[in-house]
Amino acid sequence: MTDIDYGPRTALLVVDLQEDFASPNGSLYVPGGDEVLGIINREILRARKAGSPIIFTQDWHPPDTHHFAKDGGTWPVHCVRDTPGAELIPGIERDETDTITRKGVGGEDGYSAFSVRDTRTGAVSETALNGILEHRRVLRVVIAGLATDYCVKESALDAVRLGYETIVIRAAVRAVDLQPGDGDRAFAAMAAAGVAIV
Ligand code: VGL
Ligand code: ZN
Repeated sequence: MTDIDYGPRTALLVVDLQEDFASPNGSLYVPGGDEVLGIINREILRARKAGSPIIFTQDWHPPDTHHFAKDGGTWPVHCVRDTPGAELIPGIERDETDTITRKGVGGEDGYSAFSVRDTRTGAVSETALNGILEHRRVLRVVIAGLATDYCVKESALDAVRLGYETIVIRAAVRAVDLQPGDGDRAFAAMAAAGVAIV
């Protein structure tokens, strides 16, 4: 249970709650990824009632990308655009008024919800998210979802860098833990950067 004070200047960022990450049958199942739906839905309902912008992110890859092991990257094929694995999980409290931002669309490494990195040139470019938050004059970003050691971490670090007060809900995130301890190290890195872990 958290007691976050939502309101129009506080956005809730729900990261990558997609079939491939959150379903035990998903191609890149994040251990425990199926356990966070209840707590996240509770936060969504509280946030919506208070007038907070709610943003869902989707990892959204082309079928061939250097993000995938088969093309020289790290990961099993996951969240390929317009496939069932890329869908948000059923049961998530979603409303037409909520925003969706997609990352990795052009084949980039898409960890942060705010920026993507070209796998060949290393060039970093912004997603639409910061502009959306600025437009709504958001000051504070609350983050929940998957995965602690990748998308949640990179999104939280970018949010701090961009000047947002940034909160991660510990009970509402789960780690891939490719190496044991990655999730804990991600919490430490976020805390060191000024992210509040609640
Ligand atoms: C993610 C691994 C690969 C994430 C995305 O959203 O955390 N992790 N692609
Ligand atoms: Zn991915």
